[in-house]
Amino acid sequence: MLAGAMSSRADIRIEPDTPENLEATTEEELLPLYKTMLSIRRLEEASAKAYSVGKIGGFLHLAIGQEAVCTGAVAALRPEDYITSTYREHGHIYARGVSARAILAEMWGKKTGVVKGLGGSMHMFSKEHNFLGGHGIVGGHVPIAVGAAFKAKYHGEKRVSAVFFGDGSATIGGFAEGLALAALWKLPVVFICENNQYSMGTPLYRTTAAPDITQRALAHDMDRDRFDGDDVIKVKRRIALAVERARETNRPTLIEVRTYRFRGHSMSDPGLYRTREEVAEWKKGDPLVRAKRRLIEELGVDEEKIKAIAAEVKDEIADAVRFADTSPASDSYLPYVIKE
Ligand SMILES: Cc1ncc(C[n+]2csc(CCOP(=O)(O)OP(=O)(O)O)c2C)c(N)n1
Ligand SMILES: [Mg+2]
Repeated sequence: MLAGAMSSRADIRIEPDTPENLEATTEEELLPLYKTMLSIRRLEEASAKAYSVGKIGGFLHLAIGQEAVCTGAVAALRPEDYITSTYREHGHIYARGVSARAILAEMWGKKTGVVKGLGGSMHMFSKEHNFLGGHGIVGGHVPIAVGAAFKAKYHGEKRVSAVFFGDGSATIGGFAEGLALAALWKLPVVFICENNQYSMGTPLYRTTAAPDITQRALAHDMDRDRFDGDDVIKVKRRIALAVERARETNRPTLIEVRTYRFRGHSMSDPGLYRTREEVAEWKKGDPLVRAKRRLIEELGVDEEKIKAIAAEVKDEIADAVRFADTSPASDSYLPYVIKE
């Protein structure tokens, strides 16, 4: 593990893509994961553009830079497993299988959105996809995921409940209570902390005296893991271990993945709390760039094949934008834009 040379407020520990750091993979495995990450990025770029011209009301939180976490983690789960997430959930629900059309139409406040245009960017749900939100209250959703795990265990369903949350949740009551109950009752939960180093503009060192989030697991005799979240294969492999442990033995795991969001907390955040150099340093570990490099340099995938995937993704998102633009407004759509 490398410590970044520059002085910074963020915990810069980008792991180099050396053979000892990389899990073996194949084109068959990595190419679809790369495509999912690319779709998520293009989807979020399209939503940023739409937000700037007032097509999206309320808040919009993008996870550009963090795509490997949701993509790798969801790939380690089965469709019947539950997923619960925060307001930064576009990638999670897309990786779970909800279409770009339904996601963008939701942001646009349209009837054809995944929750009929009533939830918007922060509150997407899909019963069909076992996706339990989209939650705006920091840490408040963690007990919901624990409840889903309790239900699964009670009925002997062998389903796992994965919950995504930010580093800001680590000091919130709901998280502490959820962790304690999952450990005590041996519930099949995989707690996934997406440590992007900041809670809005507050760096982690100002919110906790114990920046290794997984230390919280020790208090509950719980399994834990902590690793680079920008390597999609590593995310998939390591989360799969926790998922299998939960499925087979009902032991919960607390996982912390280190990642970074390249844009502001929300669309109205100018990001004055971090330096350009810091952002540039993290961009060197861009999960899409790393995956593409592996595909070409290590797995010998033809660049033309990757270009064809990029063209497919471009079409998919352009189609979703057209669909959202031309869909009818939700019944409760407010004809004005609420800005932060
Ligand atoms: C209980 C609660 N307190 C405060 C807020 C305001 N708030 C919204 S997002 C946020 C930062 C959360 O940061 P983190 O958990 O690290 O997630 P990230 O935004 O980095 O994904 C805060 C404090 C909130 N939504 N809920
Ligand atoms: Mg954060």
